[in-house]
Amino acid sequence: ERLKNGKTIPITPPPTSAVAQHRLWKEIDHLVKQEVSMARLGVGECGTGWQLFAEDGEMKMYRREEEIDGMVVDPLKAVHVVKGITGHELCHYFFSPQYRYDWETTLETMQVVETIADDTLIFQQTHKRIWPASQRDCLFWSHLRRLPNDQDTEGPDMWTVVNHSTEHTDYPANTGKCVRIFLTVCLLCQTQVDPPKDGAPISRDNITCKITYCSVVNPGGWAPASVLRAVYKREYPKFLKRFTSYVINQTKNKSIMF
Ligand code: 18C
Repeated sequence: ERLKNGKTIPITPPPTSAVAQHRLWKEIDHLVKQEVSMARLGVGECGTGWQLFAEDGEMKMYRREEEIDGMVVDPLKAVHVVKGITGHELCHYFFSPQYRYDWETTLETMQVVETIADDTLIFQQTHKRIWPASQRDCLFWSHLRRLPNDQDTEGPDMWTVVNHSTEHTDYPANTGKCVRIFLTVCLLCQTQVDPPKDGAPISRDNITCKITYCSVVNPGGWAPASVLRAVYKREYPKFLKRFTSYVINQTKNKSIMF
């Protein structure tokens, strides 16, 4: 905890909060910290072998070719810079179940199977099938967090959402028609404000958001490597472009949520 504008800001939820009592809390807190510190590193700083595979304006996507038992598990790291929206807004739309069908184009079904806290949910999703592979599903916890700014850094706090595969007795893996995929995803957003010189109020024209999106998806079972890499190449840029334009559209006539 630290003081900012005379107020105490909790860095992690107080021990009495619902999430801190939960069986998954230690894992969630540990993984969120780990994923955020990895996401903060540039591609040059987090190991070798990153290749740029997609670029569109400010958006750059890198992947590292990796296989486990012949299955493609290429880690992905994407960076993007978007005007007119904040990190809090991006994370709000990425985390909240009510918007997911609007922007997640690979989704077939989605349900919240457990509410751990307002900022921590467990989701079960099925995704569209790609012929000739089996259909995929996933079960993961999702955690939304404000990351208080370092005292010596100007600008608003950072925000993150981390999604990570988990288990749930009511939703066992690989029992129906779907093969369970395993994922770790981190969306990290940093808002920059360039205030108007004349002292006018801050508008959406004065804000920019720097986005980092990192993802590792294990397909969970056989899928042809060439098809899988082709799906990555097509779907990740499509997702990041669609999701960011969705948030721009949703927020354009709303007050700014810092
Ligand atoms: O992070 C994203 N979304 C979050 C909220 O949904 C969350 C979920 C991530 C699940 C990602 C895996 C989706 C698998 C989809 C299967 C393929 C469907 C393609 C349909 C085409 C019509 O974190 C945004 C996620 C953006 C997803 C990009 C695609 C990733 C591809 C991964 C392939 C995984 C195995 C597919 C197996 C079959 C391939 C032959």
